[in-house]
Amino acid sequence: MKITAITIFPEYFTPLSLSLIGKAVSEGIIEIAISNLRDFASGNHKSVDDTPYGGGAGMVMRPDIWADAIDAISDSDADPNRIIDLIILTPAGKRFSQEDAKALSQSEHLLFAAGRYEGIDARVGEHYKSQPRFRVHYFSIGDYVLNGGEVAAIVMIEAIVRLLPGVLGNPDSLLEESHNEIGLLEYPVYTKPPIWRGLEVPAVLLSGNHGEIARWRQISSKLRD
Ligand code: 6GU
Repeated sequence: MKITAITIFPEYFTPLSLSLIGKAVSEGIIEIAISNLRDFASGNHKSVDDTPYGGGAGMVMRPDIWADAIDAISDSDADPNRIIDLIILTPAGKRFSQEDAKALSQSEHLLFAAGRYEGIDARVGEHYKSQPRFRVHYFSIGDYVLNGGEVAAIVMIEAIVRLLPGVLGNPDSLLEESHNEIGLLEYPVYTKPPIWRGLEVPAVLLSGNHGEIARWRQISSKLRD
C-alpha cells in the first residue's frame, strides 16, 4: 500500500517512522511519502491561501495549488493504473469508523489532503470526483475542531495500517477485536502481581476455567464505562 500526505507541516508526520508503522515501512508493507504543499506555491511569499469569497473570518486554501500537488503525486505514481483514494480531512466529513478503516485497508494508494485555516476550496474535491483515477472521501475523526487535518490523518493511518497483513506482532489481536461487536469495548485486563496496592485480580481469571473466563469477559466488556 502506498500512503501519501499533502501538508504545509511535513514535520507533523514524523511519528509515522516509529513503532509498528515505522516497521511496516522498513519491511516494505507500506510506502509513505509526505509532500509539502508550499513547494507548489509561487511568488516571494509562497502563499497557499486567500480570503474567502462571500466574506467572513479566516483564510481558504487555494484550489490551483492543491491540484498541482495532487496531480504531481498522481503523475509520479509508480503504477499509473492504480486508483487513488483521495481523503480530504475536514470536521464536516463523515465520522471515521473501524468499518471505514477496514474498507480503506483494501486501497492501493491513500492520499491524505491535510488542510489548515478554514479549509480547502470546495472545488478541489468536486474536481477529483470527476476524475476516473480518483475516489474522493471526506472524513472527520470526531466532533471537535482541530487546527488542521494532520493529526486526523495520522489517526486514520494508524487505524488502517494495523489491519494490513504482517503489521501486528500478534495477529490474534485482530481476531479478538472482530469478535467484539462495534461499540462493545474490550474487557479489563490484568497481569502480575496478583495483589497490587490492596487491589486483587478477579478470582475467575486465576481459576483456569476457560468457559467461566470467557463468560466473565463477555459481561465485563459490556459493563465497562
Ligand atoms: Cl479531519 N480536521 C479538523 N480540522 N478538525 C477535526 C477533524 C478534521 N476531525 C475532527 N476534528
